[in-house]
Amino acid sequence: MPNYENIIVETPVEKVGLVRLNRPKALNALNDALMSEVHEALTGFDADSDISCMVITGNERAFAAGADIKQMSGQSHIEYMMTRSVSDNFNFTRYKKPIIAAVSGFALGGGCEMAMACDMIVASESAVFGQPEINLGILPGGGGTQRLTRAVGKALAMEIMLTDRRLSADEALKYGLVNRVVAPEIYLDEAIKLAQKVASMSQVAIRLTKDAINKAYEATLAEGLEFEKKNFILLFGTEDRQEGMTAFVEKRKPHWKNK
Ligand code: DAK
Repeated sequence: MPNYENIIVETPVEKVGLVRLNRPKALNALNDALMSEVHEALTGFDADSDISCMVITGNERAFAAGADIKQMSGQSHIEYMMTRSVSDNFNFTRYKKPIIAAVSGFALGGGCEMAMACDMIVASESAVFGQPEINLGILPGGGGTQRLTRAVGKALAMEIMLTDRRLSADEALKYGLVNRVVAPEIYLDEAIKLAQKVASMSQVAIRLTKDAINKAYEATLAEGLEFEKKNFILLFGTEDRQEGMTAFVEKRKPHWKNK
């Protein structure tokens, strides 16, 4: 395992890879070094055949309070443009395996965007979601204007991004931004449990299902339905499909081979 300075990487249970953002003094502000470590860790887990699902978390006070403003404040726009790809930071669809965000405390700006780039979000009751970039004279640049709008709808997205309205965990649940809200003591365990559930399925089926759901963000309905049909037919040819159906008929648990 590489020696990271801004994250902690663990395998808390079998088949689950955990990335902890670890700049607690800066509320896990996302600087370039941290982001490249996150991508390196996720790339490693994605390629590791012993890992089936990944979890990203912060600490109880902050998932992440956004991109590192201190780092950004000293950069010119040309420097900023040349050192990163605008669409790149939170493009987590590049990872084949599902990613779950376990969010407690502040998930602001890039922190909220990072959580939204994950496939599911488990929130602690203390979680606060927001896009306060308007206070800095900028706009959300890590996917917020697009992903938040798709998640909560235009009216609320406008209010959040134009006025820095923050969402409590319960509001985030009500508006469909998160999967569940649990007590601060158990939010990470709950996310890991959810990851274990994902990891217990046929990973071939998980992969093609994740791809098909993500297609809904990119495609017309007709294109998405066509994509779903092709993935369905592909799965029909797998040993896991045969095993899943045979196990149902024989009233037993399936033994997945991921083939
Ligand atoms: N950056 C740097 N440092 C931060 C930070 C941030 N985003 N947030 C907090 N900190 C630091 C504080 O400066 C403070 O450090 P010291 O002064 O002690 O050295 C320490 O964390 C504790 O923070 P506070 O003392 O402020 O703690 P409070 O509890 O009083 O307040 C707070 C917590 C979260 C409400 C407050 O810190 C705050 O408002 N933070 C800034 C939140 C924010 O504006 N976030 C949006 C940043 S802009 C892109 C991708 C992504 C982005 C852009 C482009 N591309 C791919 C192109 C994203 C942009 C952003 O996220």
